[in-house]
Amino acid sequence: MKVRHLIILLPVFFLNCLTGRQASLKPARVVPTPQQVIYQQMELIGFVHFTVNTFTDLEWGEGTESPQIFNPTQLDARQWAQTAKNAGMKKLILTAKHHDGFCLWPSAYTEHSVKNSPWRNGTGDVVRDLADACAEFGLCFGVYLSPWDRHEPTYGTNKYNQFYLNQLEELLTQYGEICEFWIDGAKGENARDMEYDFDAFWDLVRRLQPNALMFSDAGPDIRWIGNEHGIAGETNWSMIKRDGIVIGKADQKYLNSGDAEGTHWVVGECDVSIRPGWFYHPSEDDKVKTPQQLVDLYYKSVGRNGTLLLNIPPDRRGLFHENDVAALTEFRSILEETFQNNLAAGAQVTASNQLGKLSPELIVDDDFNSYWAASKKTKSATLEILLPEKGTFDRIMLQEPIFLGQRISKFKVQVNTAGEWKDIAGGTTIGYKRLLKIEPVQTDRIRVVIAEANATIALSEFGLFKASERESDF
Ligand code: FUL
Repeated sequence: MKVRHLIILLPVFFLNCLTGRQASLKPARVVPTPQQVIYQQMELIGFVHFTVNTFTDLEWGEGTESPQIFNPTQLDARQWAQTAKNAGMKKLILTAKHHDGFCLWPSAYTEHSVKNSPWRNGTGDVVRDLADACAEFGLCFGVYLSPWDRHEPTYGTNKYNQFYLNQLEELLTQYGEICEFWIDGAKGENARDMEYDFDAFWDLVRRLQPNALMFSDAGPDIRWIGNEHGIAGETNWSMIKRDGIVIGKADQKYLNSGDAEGTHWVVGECDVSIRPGWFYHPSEDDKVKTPQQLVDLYYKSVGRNGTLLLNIPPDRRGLFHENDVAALTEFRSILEETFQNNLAAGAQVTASNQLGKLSPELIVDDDFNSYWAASKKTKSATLEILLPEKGTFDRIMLQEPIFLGQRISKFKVQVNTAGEWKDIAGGTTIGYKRLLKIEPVQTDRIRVVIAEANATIALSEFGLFKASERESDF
């Protein structure tokens, strides 16, 4: 190195030391897009299954239903959006077309739609109503356009892919911002053979709505969690090896846990219905999940690094049923009570080591964007948290700064009671959020031991909470 170079580089080096910039946390091998980070912070999404099935009492329509049967008497998409908002949801996804092929918007490419129904004399458009209501209530809006179409005559021929693309283009261009495009691989046993041109579907969405995230078994952006019970694996990586997964034939266990070695960031979305069926059936009015069951699902989805996509099917009036609304209201109220008071807020935190200025107090500053990181050389690290005073808690929350990747693969939490450290909880992955339920414990000293990680260890937030009494009704 020439002296001339040293004269230039030395001041830069000292300046970096002063600002701590030399010790920043490098992104992991696979990281999310900014849209995927925002998506995961949404946590709760509502799903709206509504079509001719609502009026025929079926789950999978035949495709032969007359549009004449679609006639909600009081359809009010604002009531759906208002309910979702009150429940803490950030987005609503509508079945614009389910497997029966009936379109909830007046598509120019088929007669099998609302335009031939008696509802509002054929002038109604459910997609429009919900897109507008979402905009009014500050919710994102997404669409489910079923590839399997039991009505469309071209289904089973190559022409169908173009038909599907035409319909998709209508949805992507006529209703403002679409932030999630949702499709599945469901197909009945007797369905005609049909190879969907998924690549063309993805390309169209990327081109017309570049910020939209796309859901299927294999992403590209959001993956099915592998079951319809709303439950993520206790180990749940946001990465998978996306290539090679066949939509409709994916390995459900693999989707449930993700893959530490995965090549792409494809967040797991946990779909489940508030009732046994996806569509409304009067016989299920007394089978709505209880608020406690819904809270439990929150722990098993959002609390395991996923998002919860909760279906609420409008009834024949075109309204969310009173029983569903009541369950959602109480669900929200319980979550708010449980998580309103973080006992660890403002605690004194020390760490076995730290990277540059990324100090341990940053895990109790209520700011997801700031984080503590351990020094690059360590494969494990310990944080010790001293609460301002002794407190009783039975819920633990950990969060990783996922915008720089997901790293931790083994951790445990210990408490000090009567001078001894005792393990009270532990697990494998953390990701965006990990929630743990434990028996109530009273202490002011807690340790987080991170035993394994596949890149430099970092934590964004840590929380201790006392669950609402109403949670325990479950
Ligand atoms: C499945 C469909 O077959 C169900 O009817 C429902 O829409 C569910 C969310 O996805 O694949």
